[in-house]
Amino acid sequence: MARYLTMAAAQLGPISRGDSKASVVQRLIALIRQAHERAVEFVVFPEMALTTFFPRWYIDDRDAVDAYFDSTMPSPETLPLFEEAARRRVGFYLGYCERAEEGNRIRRFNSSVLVDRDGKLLGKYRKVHVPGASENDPTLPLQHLEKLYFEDGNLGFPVFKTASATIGMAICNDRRWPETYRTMALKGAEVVVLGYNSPAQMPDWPDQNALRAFHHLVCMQSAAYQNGLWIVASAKAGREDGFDLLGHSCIIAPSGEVVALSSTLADELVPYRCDIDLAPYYKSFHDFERNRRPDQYEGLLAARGNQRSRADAEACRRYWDGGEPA
Ligand code: CDV
Repeated sequence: MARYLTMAAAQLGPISRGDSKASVVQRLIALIRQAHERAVEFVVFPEMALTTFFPRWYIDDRDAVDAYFDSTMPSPETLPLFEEAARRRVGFYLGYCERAEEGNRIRRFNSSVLVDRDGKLLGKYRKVHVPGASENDPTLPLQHLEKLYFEDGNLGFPVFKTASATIGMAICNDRRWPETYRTMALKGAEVVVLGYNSPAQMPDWPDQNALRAFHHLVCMQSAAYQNGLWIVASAKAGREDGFDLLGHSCIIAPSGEVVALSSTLADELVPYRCDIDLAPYYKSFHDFERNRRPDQYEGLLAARGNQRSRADAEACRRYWDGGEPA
């Protein structure tokens, strides 16, 4: 019998710096209710879905930045979302800023959780490919200081077997890396869900501006086809605190075709009834087991040159310990 799962990207319009998490949660709940009315079983919210995308600024006030983070999930503010989703039997992916106590210290990650239709937490993911800089450069019109505020994720790319499909998670910049999808596909992922905050313009790379939507789609379309995956990608979209974010929330089939695409830059549900069995069908078409040649892929697993990553990690630690950034 064919396996169908109706999924939706639950795109969000802008969230202002002054918006409370509680007010954003009300918007997420409205999308969950819409999903329920449209027989959607699983929705994907964006990266950092509870706050403005604050890494675009250097913010000296650590307490203000720390308020964007949550130590528990559900947190007191998101509990109503978990409860409403369980009541409506809608599972979800939620991106958020995670504060974790590990090894006797506080660590901060750009994370997401996967929640089943009963409101039970199935798993967590921490963004592996953290982009941007760890140094404040006030001369830039738009900064991207993710490396200052977040550590690199340390959970790998886990996949989770649910009643309907095997699901893996990624976050924003991860979608541009082929390793993201291949790692999960080799673990049996049939669906990859991800949220993003992608600037619509790159002031320091202006020649990229006209290609932003194309690159966003082309990396996921090729990954879906090359790995036999459904991909659901959900944007934070629109003009947020004076900066434009790309929309183009979408659902991509294992054929590589975009089967659903957002049409606004506001809160919008983008649903599609997905035939999950297309994932094993495309995997068997490529016949990974038989045809992959890992013996010929030398260098793929070589340690990265980690000079920069160590400096970034130190800058992040100094920031949170109250010192000056590098
Ligand atoms: N939030 C992100 O990871 N944004 C990156 C930007 C920095 C390029 C992205 O890949 O869209």
